[in-house]
Amino acid sequence: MATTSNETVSVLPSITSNNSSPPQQISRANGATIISIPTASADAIASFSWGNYLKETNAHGAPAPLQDMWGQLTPGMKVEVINTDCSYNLNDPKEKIFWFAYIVRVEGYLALLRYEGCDDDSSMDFWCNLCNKDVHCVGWCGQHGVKLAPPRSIEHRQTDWKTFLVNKLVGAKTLPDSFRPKIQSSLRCPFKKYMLLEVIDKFQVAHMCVGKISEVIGGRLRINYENKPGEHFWVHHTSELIHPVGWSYAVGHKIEATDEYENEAMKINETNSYPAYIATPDLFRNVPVNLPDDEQFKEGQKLEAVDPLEMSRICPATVGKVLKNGYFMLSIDGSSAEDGSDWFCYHSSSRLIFPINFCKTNKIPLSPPLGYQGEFEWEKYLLETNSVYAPQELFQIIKEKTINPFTVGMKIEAVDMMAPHLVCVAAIAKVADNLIRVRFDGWGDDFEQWVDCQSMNIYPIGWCELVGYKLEPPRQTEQENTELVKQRPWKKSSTRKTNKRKRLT
Ligand code: MLZ
Repeated sequence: MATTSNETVSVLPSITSNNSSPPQQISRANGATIISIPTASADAIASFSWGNYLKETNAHGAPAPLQDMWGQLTPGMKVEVINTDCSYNLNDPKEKIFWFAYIVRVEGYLALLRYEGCDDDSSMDFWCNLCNKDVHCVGWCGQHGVKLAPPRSIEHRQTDWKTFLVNKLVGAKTLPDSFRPKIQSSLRCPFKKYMLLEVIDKFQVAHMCVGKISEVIGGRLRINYENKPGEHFWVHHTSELIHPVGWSYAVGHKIEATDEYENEAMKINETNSYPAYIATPDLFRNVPVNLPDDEQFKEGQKLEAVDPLEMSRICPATVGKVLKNGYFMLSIDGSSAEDGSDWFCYHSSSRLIFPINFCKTNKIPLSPPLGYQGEFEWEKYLLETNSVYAPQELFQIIKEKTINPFTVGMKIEAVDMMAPHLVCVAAIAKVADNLIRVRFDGWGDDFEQWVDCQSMNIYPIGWCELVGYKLEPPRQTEQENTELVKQRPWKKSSTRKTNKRKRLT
């Protein structure tokens, strides 16, 4: 929407003059500390700023998903934003004063802004989250009776600000009206605190547990384990690792639960009626359940898969037990425990399983089974193991080709899937078909993770600030990092063979 001169002029009478009181401060730092599970020092968190970091690393952020819709989010677009270089109103120190600014650059949800009147002077440029409640379309201050005043440092540059602004603002583009509602709806989450559901057991991934939602932030759920006091697990609400009450019973998955729970789950399955405290199936990720037989994976079939417990590797894997509704258990060849305790449940529509030779076709390394002698070739391996491969047509990534919008080097905020309470500063290290390889800044290769480009565990920069989640800044040095890996106090998984990060934390 272009602003008109009328709209603009109508806000001008409230332009106020500065005096010499101290400048008003707003927090532009990322990572409001909402939860208390930090691994980074408080100093590092407080001092991390995406703006400075992009400059230091000469990097760009991956575009925010809604950016296409916001065609207007281009350099030059005007906004009204809080003025951090102005006096307090002495009668009301809490009153916010605004000024006009325009976008110099957009990175994720963040924009580099320059106040009107600074001209070519970039010294006052500042980064701001476009979804911040102190950024509005031009005309907003006028409509809401909020004062506008030029920054003190440039106040002397114009004698007639009104005419200056009319010239600058007439016909200029400003934020679309629908901007904030669109963001809000993209963050909407149907789950509520205290709802009951089934969640993967982070200590034994072949099992499910009963969990209760204890917090919802930015569509991410903190789920407390009912059978493990003090233990919890964070997932996105569309995650494949959570299911409605009764799911385990319905598909034949193992669940650790009381007899009382199992009885209730069975009853719910039969009657399809859910008490209010139980999350209903319609809230969960929707997957096709009635797959015809020829679209089902079969026990013993081989494929390639991201190792769910060491996500830096893509490995040969085998379909284990086939469950109902398109689900099956998968074991990673050479790594998984023979007793099946670390087999991972996948749905046939998963985008993290691939037909054999996927890695070869995409020129990315396939990690042979641990201990495998000689060069790994599928043809040879199938003969050696007397097995068959899963046909290409079964795989979602073949059925539904998607555009991977990422390029190497783009910065993002990404969940560490091995410690999913952490959302960290990260970058795209590789792109292959539907996959991206996420590298956590300052952390070594072992921490890298292959994730789907549509994953809900990666976010544009500025997401943490937007939803109020703590952002883990880059680890300071690689050396410090190596020391940390050496000392890492992970509990050893008794059955899984030799992987480095063996369990979810
Ligand atoms: N201390 C935990 C968390 C590491 C977090 C790394 N995130 C990129 C560990 O060592 O697993």
